[in-house]
Amino acid sequence: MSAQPEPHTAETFPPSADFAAQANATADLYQAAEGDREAFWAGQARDLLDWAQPFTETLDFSGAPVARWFGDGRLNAAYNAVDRHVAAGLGDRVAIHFEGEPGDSQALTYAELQERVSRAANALTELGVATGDRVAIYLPMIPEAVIAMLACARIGAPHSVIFGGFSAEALYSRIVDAEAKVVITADGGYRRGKPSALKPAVDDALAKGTPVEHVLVVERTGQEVSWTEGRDVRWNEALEAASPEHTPVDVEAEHPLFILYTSGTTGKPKGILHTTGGYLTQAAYTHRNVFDLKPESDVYFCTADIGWITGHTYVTYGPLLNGATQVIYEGTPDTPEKDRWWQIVAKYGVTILYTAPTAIRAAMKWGEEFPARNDLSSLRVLGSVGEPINPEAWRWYRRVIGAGTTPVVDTWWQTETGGIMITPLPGVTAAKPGSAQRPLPGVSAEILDDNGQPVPDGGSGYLVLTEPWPGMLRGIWGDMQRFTDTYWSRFPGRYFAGDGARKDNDGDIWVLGRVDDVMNVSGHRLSTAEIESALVSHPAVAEAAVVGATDEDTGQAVVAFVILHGDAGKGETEELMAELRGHVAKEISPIAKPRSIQAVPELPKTRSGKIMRRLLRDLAEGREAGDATTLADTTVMEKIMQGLKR
Ligand code: 6R9
Repeated sequence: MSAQPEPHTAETFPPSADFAAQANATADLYQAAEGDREAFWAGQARDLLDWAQPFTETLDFSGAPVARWFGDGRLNAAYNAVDRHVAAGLGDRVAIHFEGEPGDSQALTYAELQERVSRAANALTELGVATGDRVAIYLPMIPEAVIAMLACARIGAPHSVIFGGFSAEALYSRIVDAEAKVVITADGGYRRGKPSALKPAVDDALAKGTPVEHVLVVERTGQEVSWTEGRDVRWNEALEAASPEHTPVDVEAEHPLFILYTSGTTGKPKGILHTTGGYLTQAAYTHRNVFDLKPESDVYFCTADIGWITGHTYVTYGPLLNGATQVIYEGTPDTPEKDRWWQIVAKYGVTILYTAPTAIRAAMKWGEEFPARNDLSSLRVLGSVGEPINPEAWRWYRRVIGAGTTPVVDTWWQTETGGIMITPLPGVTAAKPGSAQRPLPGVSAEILDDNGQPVPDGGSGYLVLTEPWPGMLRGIWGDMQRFTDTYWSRFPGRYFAGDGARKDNDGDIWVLGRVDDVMNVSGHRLSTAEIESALVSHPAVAEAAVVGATDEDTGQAVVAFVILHGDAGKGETEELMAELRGHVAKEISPIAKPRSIQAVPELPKTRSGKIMRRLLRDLAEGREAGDATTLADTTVMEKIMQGLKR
């Protein structure tokens, strides 16, 4: 790759002396991991988890690329997330403050969670689920989602959580691929002020013929559902009938904990496989150190849905393993009003908030008055995940949500990595807006050029992980060849993450986005993220998406789609677009100047907030937009096209 232009900023935000003094992780953690990496991870696994049978082996990579971590140890995930805290006398601590979208709320202590998870584990056993059987979970963000995952883990039945917004078709293909025996769903959940049905999608998926024997149905909205006698079972009734006592099944460290499907570059979704001991070690370690968790006093709030990996590692497993008190919110941030999250922060005294750049940019667009009318002074750590955070949004997040004082941790990781890999440490790192900065202690990353050579500081290339880590995926369910081909063939022996990145002159890492989001304009490699950042730094632009469209002259040309702030550009769009093109040229380089910029009402995004550039590329290249079924809002493409015709 050719060199990237300098990032927009060199300004840093070191932690305050007070924060640094009380932080869980100090600079020593880097030193501790540097000497003997494996011994470091073994220490974390012993300190952070309870083992039914202690391990003596740390890492066996002789079957590369499949790693075995802590291979001769045995443990149970649900025991570690729940029971041991109760046994330690913490049964009365709130594990989950649930906030329903309509305003209902519920607090669940660790003791109550233990009882519910035990009952649910017994109910699953009663339905014929045995250790090793797969269970599909298709639920809204309600406590039962976490309970269902832990109930599966308690009996050693790998769960496959399918995002509640996915269609019957998506549900069907995932159920069939994992050969799930039971589906846990709900009548529906609340979204944007209305009940939104889930059960009909399950009925449609199962009508096509699947290995599913039973459907457990949680009652959330009370809406009508069709019922298949003998197959469908009411969650409440099954739990009431079940014993509140259940002995967790100890499994081998390498026993599958879950499968989570993620989209690949080809059509078929990949079932990413995670196992127990290593994944849990990474979940607990990162949650404790990256968010500086103090379980006695913190109130943690991660806005991710359990349907994606952030909800697995940083709603279900990480926080509960660490005995945290957390908030789970069912609905959308703008229901009933655009300050719902900020109300929640004030109501529960949230101290740690973990969310995505797309949500931060939406909040910026809505305006500062919404956060301003709530007391956010309890917040002490802010996190970001999911895509590169543009420096503009990072600064706004820290200034408006974090009172200009909280550390902001920009955490890079993937479904495949299981947990956070590259991030600042809040009490150590002088943070740079827009940069994920350094591999965590215990993690080894490099940026390689086309020939597999590490790039020098200031260079850019492909982001790879050079040493196995405990939370790494153990394969793609049912397709180990695809596992090897996808991640291990570009640079043999090293894991290629699929992201491009650059190293600045201090050696800090700037993730530029997927390599398929990297454009080549007249031989210059340009990152979509960087141009988007430049556009958003203009006061008229609320959000931007950039794609590379085939161009006769330059190979690819930069085509931008922008959402404008309130009344920007009214009546003088032409001038404004010219101004924006000039702005990009000034911020990055004339090479990066978009060939065209179009104002649109919305951008096509997946449910986890990632822009589906493929669809915009279709538009930019004058094609009919392709398959849009994984969009959060499937009508967005129509809205954009109508706007363009005008
Ligand atoms: C956790 C999660 C993974 C992809 C990853 C990268 C992008 C995530 C990022 C980031 C820049 C960050 N990504 N966090 N890019 N900075 N802090 O998002 O998992 O849904 O599998 O997506 O997301 O492109 O490769 P997943």
